[in-house]
Amino acid sequence: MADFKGIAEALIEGNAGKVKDLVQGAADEGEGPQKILDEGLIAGMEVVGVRFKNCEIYVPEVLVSARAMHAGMDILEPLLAASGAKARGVFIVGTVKGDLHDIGKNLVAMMLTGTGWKVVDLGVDVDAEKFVQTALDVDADVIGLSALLTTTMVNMKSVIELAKNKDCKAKIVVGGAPLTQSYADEIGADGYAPDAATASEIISSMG
Ligand code: B12
Repeated sequence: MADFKGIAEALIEGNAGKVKDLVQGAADEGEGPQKILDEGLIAGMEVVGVRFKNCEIYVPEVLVSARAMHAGMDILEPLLAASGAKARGVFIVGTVKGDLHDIGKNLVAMMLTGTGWKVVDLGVDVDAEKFVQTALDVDADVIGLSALLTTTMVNMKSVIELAKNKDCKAKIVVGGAPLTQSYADEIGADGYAPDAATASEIISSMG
């Protein structure tokens, strides 16, 4: 019998090798990739998200679990594509122009991948044109903007303005240590989250 609980536990422990073996085992037994994703990987990642939010674990542990998640996803992705499973939506994420911080952005991307979104990660130092053009090209549902510097968070506003000018329908969610809900409101963002778990909740409600 497929060991979904074992997959979740191995992911929480950050044991990528074990996650890979158990996911492969479940797939070989004929379990559907969506079920393995939902009951194994996502179930585990939800626990990681809650523990991170409650400060029971910290960034290094989350990154190790993220690596384990990727090890499982490497096996499931081609199976999911072949089975025609539909992503919950398309989420574009990147760190704004002039800013090279990417740890928080990567956590948000990983959490969204873990909850079934198709994630397009544009990396760091991304200008407004690239965010908006990519959103239009891939018909994104949500754009996530990250900034860690008070000098770069102002660049979020240009993305929001350009999206409006180009009639881009994607919702825009912002985050990063210097951000606040009131700043997000001031620049006209559709959402703000202080951490990756809340980001996942807010963005999932937009899909
Ligand atoms: C690591 C780090 C670096 C690393 C970055 C490595 C990397 N690959 O990211 C390096 C060494 C490169 C670096 C460089 C610099 N840094 Co720096 N850096 C940090 C540090 C210590 C940690 C940031 C971090 O990763 N935190 C952990 C993650 C998990 O948290 P997070 O990013 O906030 O993300 C969470 C939330 O904010 C949210 N979130 C994040 N993004 C998004 C996006 C969306 C859409 C949503 C919804 C949510 C969301 O969810 C995340 C997960 O829970 C901070 C200090 C700090 N405590 O924040 C300084 C800090 C951000 N850096 C700072 C500075 C000044 C710099 C430099 C200018 C230093 C210099 N003089 O060269 C350069 C700038 C380089 C550049 N152009 O970007 C200052 C910023 C001050 C300010 N107010 O502007 C800080 C605050 C340090 C300080 N106290 O002075 N830095």
